[in-house]
Amino acid sequence: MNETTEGRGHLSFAEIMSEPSVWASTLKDLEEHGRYAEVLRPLQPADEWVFVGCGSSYYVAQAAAWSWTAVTGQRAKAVPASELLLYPDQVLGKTKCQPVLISRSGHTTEMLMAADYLEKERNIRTLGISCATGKELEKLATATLLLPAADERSTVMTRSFSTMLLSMQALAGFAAGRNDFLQALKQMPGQAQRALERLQPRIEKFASANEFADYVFMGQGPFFGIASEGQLKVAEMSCSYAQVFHTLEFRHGPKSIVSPKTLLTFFLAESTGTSEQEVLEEMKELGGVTLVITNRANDKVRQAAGLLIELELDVPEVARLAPHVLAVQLLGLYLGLKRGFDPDQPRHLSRVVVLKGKAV
Ligand code: F1P
Repeated sequence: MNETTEGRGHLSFAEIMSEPSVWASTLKDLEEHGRYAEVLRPLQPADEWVFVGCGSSYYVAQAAAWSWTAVTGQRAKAVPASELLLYPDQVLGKTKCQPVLISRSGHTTEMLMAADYLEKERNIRTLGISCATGKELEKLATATLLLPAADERSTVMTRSFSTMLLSMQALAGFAAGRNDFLQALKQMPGQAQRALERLQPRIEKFASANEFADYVFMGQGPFFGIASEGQLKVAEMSCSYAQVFHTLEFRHGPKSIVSPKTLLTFFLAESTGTSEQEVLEEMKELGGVTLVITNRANDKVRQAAGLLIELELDVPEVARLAPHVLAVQLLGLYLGLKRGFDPDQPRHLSRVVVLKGKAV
């Protein structure tokens, strides 16, 4: 904790701990300034929403696409910007699609190339989501939802990930006229603040006392994007080997890596019944160390969890998706500190991937 108030990792620590308050102020700001209606107005009716991103922003896209369908009933999918650039016809298909271009920096080359291609060559109106104002993405996209309060000073994305996800969930609620869902989203940050205060010292203690050879993150449905972000956070912030799987896929081969040196993080959904819980129990039997992040655990989960993080939020499952990422962001941070790295500035990484000679 001391180390994180000034030296290595102090920016990421402050940015993670600020998440619930940034969520609350962002949702309030977007609603009060009529931003949802403003960005939806110039768009055209679509058969499918296509959420596009790179890195963490691609994982935002995965969770946002799932949320979009859950809240609006419309078809949605997520793709990395590179897939759109390399296989545009397959990605866009023949039906009318609505691309949502997600980029914290609004400056990532692949994303700008995608925006330029969609708007100019395909004549498709795009919606941008960014935490940086006045950047190229804002100029290229037909409309942009801007979230400057969520931007970070550190290289890795933490609060921008969760805030961009939450904002798109709120946009879905607005588009579908789902007032119940919008109200649930607004109640969530206050409850998540209490959960964050409870889980932070527990993750710090756990990460400081243990080190593993492999880190595996598992989730299904809306939690797959969150599990993917967990894998990326631990890889980026602590230079560790980390992988992601759909929970039930883990039985189909990957489980061969399980040993006491493997940390298996499960994002357990309530809506999937006991199916994922059974994988957790099996992996515990095989000798893996388990970390469970869920809303409320039953007795079997309690027994099978090496470390159990319960969020205890009283809002529907989709509305409490974003706070599930808090524990794994802190896990990446503390593992990085323990391994002697600076999680604010990971090795080989920059805040934005700019490809030389590929300017739009
Ligand atoms: C996202 C991103 C990050 C990653 C890296 C470079 O860019 O790929 O996920 O951590 O440092 O940028 P953006 O398009 O969201 O700005």
